[in-house]
Amino acid sequence: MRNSMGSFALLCTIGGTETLGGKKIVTSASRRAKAASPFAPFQRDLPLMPVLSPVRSERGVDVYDVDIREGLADILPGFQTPIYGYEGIYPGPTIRARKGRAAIVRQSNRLSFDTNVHLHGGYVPAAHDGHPMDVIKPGAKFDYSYPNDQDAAFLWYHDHAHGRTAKTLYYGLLGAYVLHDEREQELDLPRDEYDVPLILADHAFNRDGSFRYAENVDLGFRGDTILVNGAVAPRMRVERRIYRLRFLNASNARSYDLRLGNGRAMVQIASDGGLLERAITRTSVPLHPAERIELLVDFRQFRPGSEIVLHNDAGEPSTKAVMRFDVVRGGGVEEARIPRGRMRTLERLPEPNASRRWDLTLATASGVQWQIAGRGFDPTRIDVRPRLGSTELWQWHNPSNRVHPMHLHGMLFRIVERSTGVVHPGERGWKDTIGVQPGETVTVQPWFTPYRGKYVFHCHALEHGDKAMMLQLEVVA
Ligand SMILES: [Cu+2]
Repeated sequence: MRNSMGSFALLCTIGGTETLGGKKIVTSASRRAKAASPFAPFQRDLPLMPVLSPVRSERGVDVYDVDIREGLADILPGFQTPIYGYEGIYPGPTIRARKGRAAIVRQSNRLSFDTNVHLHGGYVPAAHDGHPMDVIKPGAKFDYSYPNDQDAAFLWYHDHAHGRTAKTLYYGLLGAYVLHDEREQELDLPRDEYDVPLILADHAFNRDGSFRYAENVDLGFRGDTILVNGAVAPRMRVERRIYRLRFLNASNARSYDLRLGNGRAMVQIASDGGLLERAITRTSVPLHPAERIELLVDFRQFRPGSEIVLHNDAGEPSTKAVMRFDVVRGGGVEEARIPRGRMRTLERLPEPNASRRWDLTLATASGVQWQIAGRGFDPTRIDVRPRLGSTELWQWHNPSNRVHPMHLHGMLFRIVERSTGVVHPGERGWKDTIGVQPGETVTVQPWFTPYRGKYVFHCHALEHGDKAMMLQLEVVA
């Protein structure tokens, strides 16, 4: 057992009303005391989140029904970990949607505190975006309407009630939302069981198997255990085929640097906002909180019986192993392929509004509050009012010693410039979140489309966003 298991403190009260960690938990810890540490990597098979089925489909709209409630997760052998979860599971069920086919997700709040749901990376009308002040009261429900009229992308949904996200996401309120389109079908990308969402998050545990959380507003939470889809550094059986691996960094504040054992090649095909123009071969991939990256890995190059570890080069000793791919023979003919030519043509952006190049300095005045351009979040203040369809240049300037993954709601941006070097080709597609390194200035060009209304942009190191590294924009006609 690790040191972190020595603490019985349960720090998961929100609003002073829940006793999530106070539930009776049946353990068989003593029975298993001589077994392998539950934190040893590669002991468990990779879990797959269930795919949510619509409760009905009417006039081309798929309607889903989700309960937001407490639950128990099987993470450590012999323990049950209390969580908050969509449908009571961690991570929540995966929603697979299709471009051109709208969805309505009815979210019922069965928790004892306010919550809401943000579709991260989605083109979503402002009233359905999960603005931090638009909450669902306990016992109430809200129908989130998702037009799904953007290109295929790996989105995710999560709580966004202001001031709580560090705890609610940590305790489980997140899930994958995979948007498909025809273009990716034309490209013969791997599909079905060869198209796998992988949700990374670092956690720590109390001795009773509950999640341990300690607030650190400066650094953000750092756990000592990596979970993938809710299992400690699991192993995944892979056939000798091409796999599409969709990585989401759902950690509170941890950045990763992913590398396959022996520096094997991974082919990046997409970033936050969907396909890149061309596939790019990489041997390591940085992944900051809330970012997504899609990689093709061709396991035909490995013999059956091979075990290929995915490492986190940015980790400490206990957070270096992310997962392992165990190659089995498998059968069937490979129909998927790795795209060699152009996958898409990125839209040309309108010229940026030259009257401003906004300097957005990321700093803390006190160590307990973070700011953007000298301001903390104030829901009664609109910080910028860009015109619908226009673009601007925003300069994220980071004089602090923390990485700030900056996220814009409801729309996408492109990266124009990094003061620390060239913009990597893997970052030249559509983005909604960008990790700004200590000492760095990153210029981005947001495109204020497709909807009018109030949205926010904020740091996705969750403790920073909660306190109160967030500003508000209103897209106007
Ligand atoms: Cu931050």
